[in-house]
Formats: sequence, C-alpha cells, structure tokens
Amino acid sequence: VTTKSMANGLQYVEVDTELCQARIFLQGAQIDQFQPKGQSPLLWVSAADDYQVGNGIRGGIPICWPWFGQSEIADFPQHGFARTRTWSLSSVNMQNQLAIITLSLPINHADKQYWPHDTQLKVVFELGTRLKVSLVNTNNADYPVQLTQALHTYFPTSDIHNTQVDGLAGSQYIEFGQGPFKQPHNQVAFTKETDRVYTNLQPQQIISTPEGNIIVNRDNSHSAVLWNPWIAKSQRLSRFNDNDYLSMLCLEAANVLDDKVLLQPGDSHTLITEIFWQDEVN
Ligand code: TA6
Repeated sequence: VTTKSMANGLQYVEVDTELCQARIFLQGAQIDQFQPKGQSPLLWVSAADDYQVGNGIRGGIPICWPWFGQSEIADFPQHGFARTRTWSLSSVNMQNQLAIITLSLPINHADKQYWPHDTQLKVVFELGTRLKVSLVNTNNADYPVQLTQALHTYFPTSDIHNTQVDGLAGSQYIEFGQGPFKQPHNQVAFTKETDRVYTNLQPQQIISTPEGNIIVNRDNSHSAVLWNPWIAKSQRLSRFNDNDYLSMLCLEAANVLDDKVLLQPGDSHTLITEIFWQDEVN
C-alpha cells in the first residue's frame, strides 16, 4: 500500500496485495479501482473523466453525504459536498491478507454553511477478494442530527442489454418524482432511463452481467438507488461519453427517504456495502 499523487496534485492510495488491486483518492475518499486478483474489475469509471481537482470522479464509489440528490435547504451541490473535499488518511492496516484503509472527513469552517453540526464522518475500506465499505457517522452534538447518504457505486457490464438486477421483490420505488410504485417483479432489466429510489428493500441484490454475477450486500440500509442514464441523459451528463450507458449501471447502498439516518446525541450509524463476484476464486 503506497500513497502517490497525480501531476495535478490529486493524492491517492494504491493497493496491490495477494488478493486485489485498488486505488482510493483522498479527494472524496473515492475508490475508483477495485479488482480481485484473477477476476474482472468490480468498479466502472468513464473514460471521459479527466480526474480534475474539485470534481468527483465519474465512477467508482462517490460518497453522497450529508444529503442524497438535491439539498432540501437551498441550491447546494447535488449529492452533498463530501465527494469534493480532501479527506485525511487516518490509518492503513494489513490484517492477514486484507488491506484495511480508513479515511476521515475534517469538517472545516467553509463547510459549516452546509453542515453546522458537530459530527464525525469516516469511511473504512476492507479490500480482499471482496470490497467492503463502511461509512460511519458519529453525532458529537447534544441534539439529534439527521442526514441522507449513499455509496453511489458504478458497476461495469459489457452489455447493458444483457444485464439484470435480481433481489427487488417486495420493495417499492419512486422514479422521476412519481410513485411510490410497487416493484412488480423480482428482476429489473434496462430498456430506458432508469432512476429509481427503492425503499423497503432486502439487503442483497445480484447484478447479472455477461461477465458473471455481482453480489451486492447492504447493511443498516433499507433503501437503494438503481440508475442508468440511457441515451438522452448520457448526452447531458458531465464526464460521461454518449455510449457509456451501454457499459455501466449504478446500484447504490443508501439511507434516503424514510430510511434516512437519525442520530441521537452520542450515537453512531454505519452504512455498509459489500460487493464481490459470485464465483469467488479463493
Ligand atoms: O443516483 C442517480 C443520480 O441521482 C442521477 O439522477 C444522476 O444525477 C446521478 O445521480 C449522477 O449525479 P452526479 O451529480 O454524480 O452527476
């Protein structure tokens, strides 16, 4: 595990162990590469992304915090501000062959306009044959604090027309401000712009792609977002090629809508997502 920086100053942690290769930027504590040894990459990044300082990367796992989507307060940045801030690298540990990397978000005064509360935010990456991400909120204030958040994971596929998501039975979703709609089947395929905020969702979904099945587990989360921009929105998105929609989908572990985080004084909450290829090699 080494810390490096790009010519433009973006610093990142490079992980290359017996079990996996990964890369985590200090900006946004954003992982953009994770590949178990002997298997395909589990994260997708647009070739259109130019890794600019001040932007989130179009891919990997952007951390949406302390709100998902548009802020309810004002025209604050979409998906919060944590993903454009430089986090500090708190610790790097090896536990057997597992790399455990922790970053924390120092809330500076500039952010007080968005987040005037005394809370702590850290993210723990556990990198092995699986990728486990834990987003830990602690409320140090003497009053309750609430927030919404999501681990906005971009997954790769060689063909979106040959990709389905299983594990949605019994849930409901809001899409384009309409709904909630009851999820009619256990499986979703992609034939148009899809931007669904699911609630009452079971903790495991399976993304089946031509490369194999990706298992996506969540903990302390009953909500998730399923997104593919499709053709028209792809042309409007920054750092995204027109045909990128054919090679990606997002399934985001979230705490949104009625699943938002409400932290009593002194409380902690940990949002967890764990992803891996169904036929793990070891
Ligand atoms: O998670 C889905 C979504 O909210 C989409 O509506 C789209 O806006 C996407 O996030 C990407 O947002 P970003 O701010 O990263 O371009």
